[in-house]
Amino acid sequence: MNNAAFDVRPLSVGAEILSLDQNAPLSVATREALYAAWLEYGILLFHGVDSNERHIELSRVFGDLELHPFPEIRYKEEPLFIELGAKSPGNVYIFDGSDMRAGRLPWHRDTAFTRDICKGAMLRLINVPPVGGETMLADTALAYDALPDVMKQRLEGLEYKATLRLGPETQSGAGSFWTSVRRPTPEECPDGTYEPDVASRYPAVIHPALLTHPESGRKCLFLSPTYVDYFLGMPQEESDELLDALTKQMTAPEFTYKHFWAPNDAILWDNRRFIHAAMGHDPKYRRWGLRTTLAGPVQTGRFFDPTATEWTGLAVAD
Ligand SMILES: O=C(O)CCC(=O)C(=O)O
Ligand SMILES: [Fe+2]
Repeated sequence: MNNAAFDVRPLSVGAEILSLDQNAPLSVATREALYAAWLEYGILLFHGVDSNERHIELSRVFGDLELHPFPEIRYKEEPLFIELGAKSPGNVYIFDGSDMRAGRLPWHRDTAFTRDICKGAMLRLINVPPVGGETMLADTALAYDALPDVMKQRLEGLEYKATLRLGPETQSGAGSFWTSVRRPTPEECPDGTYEPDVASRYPAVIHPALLTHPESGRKCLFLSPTYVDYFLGMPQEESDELLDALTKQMTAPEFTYKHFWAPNDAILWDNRRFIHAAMGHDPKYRRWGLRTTLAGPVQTGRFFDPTATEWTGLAVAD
């Protein structure tokens, strides 16, 4: 791409950045071209990001970084990172009767339980399990474009209520891949896998179903299936049907990319445009990574209960 020091190879959706020397400084031309590629493709996959410093430097090409709302998962050495798989195996559940997996996450948009949904995130895996642990990403701008006009009109001005849910219940709603999920019994569960329930700290929020992307002007389906309670002003049954239909639309194979990780791969997603899911892995393997979060500036949300207040507890003590 012009003066830039890399090549771009499109993936099924998104693009891979090739031939970028991860030890070389990033010139202004390279930064600008990376940003332009990100806006065009919505996901950039980097390889060989072999230091935390480079991970931060690359992330900053795309905007200011912010702290993640969960203080517990911030990386002690650099709190602008969150750690995935720190408490290995963490979050272990039994899926479809007998399939025990750690780290599985259904389709979601990051920080969609807050009023100011983050701009993006860059996830880098350092320890990759020998099998499993893939990440899937779905382009909600392409999914919107492909909707029939009548559906596009139905979504105009529509809002939804969203609540953070992290336990088994959130694993079985729209956007999940399995038929049942339950917590393992203490006997089944390796040490230290019960997570504290942090969901109650975050008051429910309202967001629009559609977002006009502030930079590209493209319309995106702005849903995080995992957290949606219902569309405002719609009976629950109708709301569930609509959420189901839109989730199927967003996650249709032609709008998704599935990443099979190698160590020090880093994926940057535009969180305004993409949703993502983690397939999970056998808890006997380690899967560890770090992730940055790009700050706003999409401020589309408000508290469902106007008298609700933001949780600041541990953030202050941190
Ligand atoms: O573990 C993964 O593959 C994705 C985790 C995730 O949802 C995130 O980092 O935001
Ligand atoms: Fe995520």
